[in-house]
Amino acid sequence: MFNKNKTLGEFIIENQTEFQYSTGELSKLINAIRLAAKVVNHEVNKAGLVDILGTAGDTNIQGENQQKLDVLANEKFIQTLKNREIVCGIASEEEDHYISVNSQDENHQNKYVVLMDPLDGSSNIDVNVSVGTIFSIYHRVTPVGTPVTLEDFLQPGKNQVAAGYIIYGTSTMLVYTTGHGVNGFTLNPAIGTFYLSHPNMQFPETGKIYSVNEGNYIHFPQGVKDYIKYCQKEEEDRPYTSRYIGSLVSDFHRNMIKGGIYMYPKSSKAQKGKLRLLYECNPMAFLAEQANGRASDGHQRIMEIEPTELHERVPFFCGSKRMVEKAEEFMQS
Ligand code: P6P
Repeated sequence: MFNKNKTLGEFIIENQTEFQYSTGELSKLINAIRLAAKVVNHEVNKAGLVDILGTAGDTNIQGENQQKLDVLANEKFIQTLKNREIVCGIASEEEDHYISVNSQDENHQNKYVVLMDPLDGSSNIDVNVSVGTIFSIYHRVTPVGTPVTLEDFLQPGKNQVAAGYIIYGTSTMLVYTTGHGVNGFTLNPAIGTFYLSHPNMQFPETGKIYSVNEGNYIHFPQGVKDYIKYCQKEEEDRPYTSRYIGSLVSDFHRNMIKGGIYMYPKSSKAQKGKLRLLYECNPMAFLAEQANGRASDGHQRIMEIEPTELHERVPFFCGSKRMVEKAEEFMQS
């Protein structure tokens, strides 16, 4: 069914009809992300050689030190998306406010908004651990022909038309969905082409890996503590293995292939958890559900949450359906 050495470009053309109501713009959008991914991949892979390691001296709205590669990745994705004249607005973890893109499009005819974390896991950059880009795409909800507004960005995750990530790991992959399953493409850096290497990716129904920063254990709600002890107990299919890379995209990607659960719970230190709803949890939740997995805040589907602000955080439980359901049982008991 899937020709393994199909390129991303061929795949997009073949699946053009699946992009509901698309006049080819969504394809152009995915192509823009493909180009930016190659440029950022080039910079990430040579980071050790050129003086772009370390912090850029600024901090983003989260108060986190902006790593130079964060800033560079942010600029590359914004520039590429603007140049393609497809989007009317962009939101980024690295930008305090959303960017209204109407320079070339005088009459605001572009109908997509993109929300992204240009380089997630950036604290891993200087220690040569894989990092990733996460993106989320919506149709605008305000009238075409008018400037984009915050309302276009504060949509629940169930409205997404596409979402995905690029993982800059031992190999660079683009993994995305347009609502018709999840497909993974591996970059051949020698020729700069992405090939369909992981067609129709699916989370195994259950797994034996749990990913959480156990350094925060004493600050977790009791239900989370109880679930972690359940994972460690000598009985039935357990104890599970603990794997935590500190890079959401990498932990998610490994769990999708092997089976597992990723958790970033709320804690007494972080009342809403750490991960951002709009450009981390929603896109990963869309991918998870399209890959037969599950994503919740411990009580409700992530993609049902009505956002109230651009950089809001939510607790995040995501991965193999049975494992997330079990974790929810502990949190709701
Ligand atoms: P902690 C990276 O900063 C990130 O947003 C995710 O990629 C990662 O899973 C998490 O935060 C790591 O956070 O608090 O465990 O270091």
